[in-house]
Amino acid sequence: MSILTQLVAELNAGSLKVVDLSQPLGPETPVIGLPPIFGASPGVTLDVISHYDDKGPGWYWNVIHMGEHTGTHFDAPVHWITGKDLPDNACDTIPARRFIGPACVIDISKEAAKNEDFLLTPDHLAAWEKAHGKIPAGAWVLLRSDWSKRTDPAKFLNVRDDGAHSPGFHQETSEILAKLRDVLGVGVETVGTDAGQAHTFTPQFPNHTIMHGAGKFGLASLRNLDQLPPTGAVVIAAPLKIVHGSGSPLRVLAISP
Ligand code: 23J
Ligand code: MN
Repeated sequence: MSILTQLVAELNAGSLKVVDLSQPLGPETPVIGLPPIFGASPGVTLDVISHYDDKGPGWYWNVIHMGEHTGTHFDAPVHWITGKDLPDNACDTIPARRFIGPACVIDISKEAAKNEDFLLTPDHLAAWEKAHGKIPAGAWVLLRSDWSKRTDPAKFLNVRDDGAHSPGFHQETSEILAKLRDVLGVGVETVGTDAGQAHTFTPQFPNHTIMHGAGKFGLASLRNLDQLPPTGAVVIAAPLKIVHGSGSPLRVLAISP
């Protein structure tokens, strides 16, 4: 059997399953709130063009309006100033091969439950690699924080007087993943790939700065990471082919044992 025939056979038999890592995309989708000195990204609005009515008796369709970085979404290198001059850095020019890779799932759910500002350290990454093997080049590194289980948008965004509080990557960990491990990118359950307090870090938003400067990608607002094994799943995350797009909402799928 060819590998693809076997893939379909195993999907049909249920020995491989498709896990949907995406949140529903609609007016209720939580959107990042940056400090008010920065521009704001609008949430989703849907406007009906027709609904089997006089505007279109036999058909239903909508106009969608939202920021590129809304809901479960992809961050392209051109999103950040550090990645602005890299080749193939936008949604329409990234080679499609780079949307697919093995998933390495790092569970920080216990740490994030105790400390909302928890950052994945190089030591924690080393412990994960000791248990599960070295992160291979071209992997998607997914941070399982269980943050997506916060179904109340206020608790998911978790904004206080001093800004948002949510977990993320220590900047030295971002450096290791981008430069030494040569990952495709990182994925998180939180609203952005930087920790909630990252506007106070030096540099600001270090994960975006480092990942995109190295030509790597981001995936934000993922869910169902608790359904994936630490290794062994394959993730497909292909953004819309927006011309010079900095990112895009997308459907993220994992094929998992
Ligand atoms: C712009 C500035 C800061 C951040 C972000 C965007 C995102 O999280 C994003 O969606 O890329 S932290
Ligand atoms: Mn983004």
